[in-house]
Amino acid sequence: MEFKNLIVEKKDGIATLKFNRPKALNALNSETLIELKAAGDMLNADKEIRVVIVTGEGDKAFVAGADILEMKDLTALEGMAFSARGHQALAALENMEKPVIAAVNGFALGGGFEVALACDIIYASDKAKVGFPETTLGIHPGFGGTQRAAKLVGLARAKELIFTGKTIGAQEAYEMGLLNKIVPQDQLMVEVTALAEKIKANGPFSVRLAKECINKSLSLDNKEGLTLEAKDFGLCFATKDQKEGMTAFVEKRKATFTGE
Ligand code: DAK
Repeated sequence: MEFKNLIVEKKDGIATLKFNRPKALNALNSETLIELKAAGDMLNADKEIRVVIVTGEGDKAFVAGADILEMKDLTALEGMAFSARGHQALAALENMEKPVIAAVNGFALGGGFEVALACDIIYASDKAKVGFPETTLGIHPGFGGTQRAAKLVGLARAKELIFTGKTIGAQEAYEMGLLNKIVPQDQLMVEVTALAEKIKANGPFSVRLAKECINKSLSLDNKEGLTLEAKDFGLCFATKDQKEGMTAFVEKRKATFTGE
């Protein structure tokens, strides 16, 4: 599949999906959102791919937000269509049946930070800057930021970030709990790839079900969540990978998982 605003590369079971509008700091226009949904669906269906890395082209920006030039003159109906495209694109990442790691290589602002928050794990460069400048533009986060940030850092900190629209550095974001790890800029892809390799070595089906259980923990009550966990745990025993993983342990060797 050919993309105009994304670069998708696949190597040894790991896909890298790169936003590629560096002149606009990789801002998300409608075309990019449509491509993001298509790329997410494509990688989800690709059985060879076990982990997906999302990053931005260039060393300045991951994604500097939704495209302000395109949004500026939207009508309400066009705004709704824009919103739907954004929700579909981010859902394709959040609900992907394999882990998605954000490698935040620079500015991740507004909709751009919301893309990162829709990923499972966020590693950021020490040069990264994140925030929600939407209120400085007369809107508020609309791709899930109000929900996801509050769940990560608590209501008061999310409100301070969103009400002020301030941009913060990687260290502050890390201390707040918005990022998993800060990495020197030139080591970002090395570290993220090492993380992807570590995850890739584990049972793909068990990782997929763990992601489902963890994501659903946000919307299910504890009893429902534990019921889902018990069901998914049981399902693991229907896989060759569970037999291989436990046999390998008993035989004192490294397991080789096939995803079956
Ligand atoms: N959109 C379009 N173009 C952008 C952009 C953006 N978000 N951010 C940067 N650019 C463009 C600039 O216009 C400039 O283009 P040229 O002038 O060269 O043609 C080029 O990228 C380089 O940017 P700067 O010259 O500004 O670079 P600086 O280093 O001086 O500044 C910056 C970097 C990141 C601080 C600055 O560019 C900046 O403040 N950018 C805007 C950041 C921002 O406000 N982001 C949030 C956008 S609002 C919705 C759901 C979600 C959303 C909306 C609706 N619905 C549910 C409907 C999300 C909204 C947002 O994300």
